[in-house]
Amino acid sequence: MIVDSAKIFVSSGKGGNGCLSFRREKYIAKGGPDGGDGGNGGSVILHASPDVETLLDFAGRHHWRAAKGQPGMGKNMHGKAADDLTINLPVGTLVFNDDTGELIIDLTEEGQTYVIAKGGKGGRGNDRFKTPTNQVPTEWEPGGEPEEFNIRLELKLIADIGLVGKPNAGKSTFLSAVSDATPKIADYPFTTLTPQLGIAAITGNRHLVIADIPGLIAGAHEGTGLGHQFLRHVERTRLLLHIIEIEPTDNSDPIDNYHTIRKELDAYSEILGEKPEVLALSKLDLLGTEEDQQVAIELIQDHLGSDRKIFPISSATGQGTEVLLEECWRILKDSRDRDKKGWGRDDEIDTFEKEQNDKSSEQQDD
Ligand SMILES: Nc1nc2c(ncn2[C@@H]2O[C@H](COP(=O)(O)OP(=O)(O)OP(=O)(O)O)[C@@H](O)[C@H]2O)c(=O)[nH]1
Ligand SMILES: [Mg+2]
Repeated sequence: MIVDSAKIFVSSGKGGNGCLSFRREKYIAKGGPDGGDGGNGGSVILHASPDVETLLDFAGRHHWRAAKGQPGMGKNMHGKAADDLTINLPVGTLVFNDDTGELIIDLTEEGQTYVIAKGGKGGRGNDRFKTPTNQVPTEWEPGGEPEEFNIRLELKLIADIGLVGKPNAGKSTFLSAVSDATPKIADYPFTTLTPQLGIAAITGNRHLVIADIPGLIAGAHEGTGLGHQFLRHVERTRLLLHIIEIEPTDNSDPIDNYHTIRKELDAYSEILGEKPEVLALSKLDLLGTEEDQQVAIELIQDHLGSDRKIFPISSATGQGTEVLLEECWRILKDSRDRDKKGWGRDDEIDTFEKEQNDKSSEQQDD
């Protein structure tokens, strides 16, 4: 299963103490009790927000504490209740008690909230202990204790991009080059046996979630090889990143390889066949000189036609990977703009565009 996870500590606020106080009035030796109640401590609330897509933000912040309630005061003044602390989580986050392993809540619905740590109740002031027989109570209550939990957050991610290509094409190597994922890599086919997911960060605080699946071979749509059962994962992505080995180690022809995979995708389902596709030529560094590289790229580019732009990359040197991710971002954004259905990165897109606009207007001012 493809998961993104984080561990955090949540703590609600302690309730404010009740107050012990008596009125002081001129000419009255001891006035009645007037100690006010303490305010409630803040609760920690989990909220399934459509604006959060991954658990990445939790890597940098472990403690989430709500504030304390203020203590009660004399003259029957109540302490102020503390604000609740809301933690925005992606829809689909599973929340576990990290000490017991027990599932606390599954945040499945957008807007769903759950009080994970309830704020301590404010303590009562001595005024509340007044009875007909006890007009000068000296009792007061301390504020309620906070609740604290170590929790583990888990999110089943849906990838933006699905990596497709023949076995050994360099899919897993690409994923490990652009994200923190550590997929198994080896120089034999079918190294990847189960899907792996990675989050690639690009400039401007933007992210792309990429799924690596086992390599595809002819007949994959009918179940040959390993890739078939994972194609339905890829069906849920928004973009295919098709990786073609520039000079296949098995001496096969890159163009034939491209068509083999295309045939399988088209045969598997209409959804997959029609998904936007970006082409990358991998292992560029294996071709000696820049000239050799250019010849190989042009050969393939000519065959596929100039309307199918291909992106040469080397996951070994990092060459071309940034440009490739930018292209993926652009296509995903275009597809969002076209179908207006939104995309998980909507917030990132808006912030990024605003920053770009601010920058260009600053430059114009100079
Ligand atoms: N020199 C060089 N070698 C690469 C590059 N990318 C991948 N390789 C090598 O190619 C071989 C296959 O890479 P993988 O990333 O495992 O290929 P894959 O497409 O995930 O293969 P499967 O999981 O079997 O489908 C490994 O030996 C990698 O080290 C690259 O950019 N440059
Ligand atoms: Mg692999």
